[in-house]
Amino acid sequence: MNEVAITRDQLKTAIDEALARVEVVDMHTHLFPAEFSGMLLWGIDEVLTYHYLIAEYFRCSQMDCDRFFTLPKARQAELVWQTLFLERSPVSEAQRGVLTILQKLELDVGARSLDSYREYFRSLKLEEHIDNVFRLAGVQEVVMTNDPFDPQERSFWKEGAEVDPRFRAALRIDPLLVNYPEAAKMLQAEGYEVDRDLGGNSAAEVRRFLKDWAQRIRALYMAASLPPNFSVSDDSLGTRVLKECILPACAELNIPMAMMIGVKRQVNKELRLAGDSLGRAEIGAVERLCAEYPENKFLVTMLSRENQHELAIAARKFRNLLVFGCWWFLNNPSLIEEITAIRLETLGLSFVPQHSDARVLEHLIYKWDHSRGVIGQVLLRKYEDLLATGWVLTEEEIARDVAQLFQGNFRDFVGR
Ligand code: RAT
Ligand code: ZN
Repeated sequence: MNEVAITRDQLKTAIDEALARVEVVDMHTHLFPAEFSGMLLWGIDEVLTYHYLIAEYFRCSQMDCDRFFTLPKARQAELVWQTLFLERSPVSEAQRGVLTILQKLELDVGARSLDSYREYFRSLKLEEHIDNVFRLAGVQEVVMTNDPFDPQERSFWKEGAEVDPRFRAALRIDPLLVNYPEAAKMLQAEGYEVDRDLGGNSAAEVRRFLKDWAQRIRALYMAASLPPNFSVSDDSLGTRVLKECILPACAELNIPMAMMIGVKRQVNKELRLAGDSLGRAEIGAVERLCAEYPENKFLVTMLSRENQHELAIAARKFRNLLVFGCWWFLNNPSLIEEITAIRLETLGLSFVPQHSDARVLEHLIYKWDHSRGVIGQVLLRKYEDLLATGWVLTEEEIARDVAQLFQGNFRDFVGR
């Protein structure tokens, strides 16, 4: 590598190269290793029936929702393809993502041939395909979303399944926070002595459950997604579970709690997984937790655009807070650009710019391709401003900074 100072003209190439070379640690996905057979979604029909696309499909079709969901997946995929790709141009971010996937897999995008794409996927061996997707996406590791309340997933872990080391675990515990009485039933069935009011020995037993699972799956963090009205100043069961169980367990294990705040679940139930929306949340809850629990570490992302500036400012106040990702409805180029600029201007390089939220293996390809492109443009402007002052930069320094953003900040924060 060239240790000489780079010029303004060489800047773009240096940034593009650093971004192309960096192997991302993708800190939040919904992917699973091949060993969890049936749980890893992959292939063109899964790509086309991504819930982001399902929501867009229903805007353009009169199809009855319930009827759609009774159709076989292949038929659903055909309807989405016909409606969103053949009858109109696929300009939305999720639609364009499908084309990027096809392009990077070297399929003929212009042919518009679902049959030939299916043929290609049928010819693949899953293990080799996973390697290929990680390589094309420039991803080194992904963090899964591991649900101890899901019977199918639970049995894989209990049988002690071997897990591909590129797939790291995160303990996802939404039910404990959003519906403790229901969660308590499952804990009881698993032999934990909890009651539905969190009385008696319940808090200690919930902590035991959390520690057992975090250790069993070697969780890098615990996580939950939370509603816009998430608050910690009440004495609801959710708040008590957070303060009396989750935060002490995280502190003892020295792992962060990830809070994904702002999801309004099932605004339109007919759309099922595609039926969630968002709302602006109260940053005070994040500030209070960071201040009152200095022994705890918090990974936070928020879903509303309106929360982004105050979240970045909160992170300036608390070093136990690491802001991450442009989550879900924010994972659009225009918003990634705006949010990344806000973060660079307020936090320097001390945040995690993106996670993929991939639900289907091939999502890694398009989400990281698109995000690298946008984040690269924002970085270019920032480095140009530095050079304009007379500051000197080397390729190594740019590669160092990019590695910090895409791997180091997360790894350091979780303590690896
Ligand atoms: O982005 C998504 O696919 C959402 O459905 C959710 O998974 C969200 O990211 C979450 O983890 O709750
Ligand atoms: Zn997610």
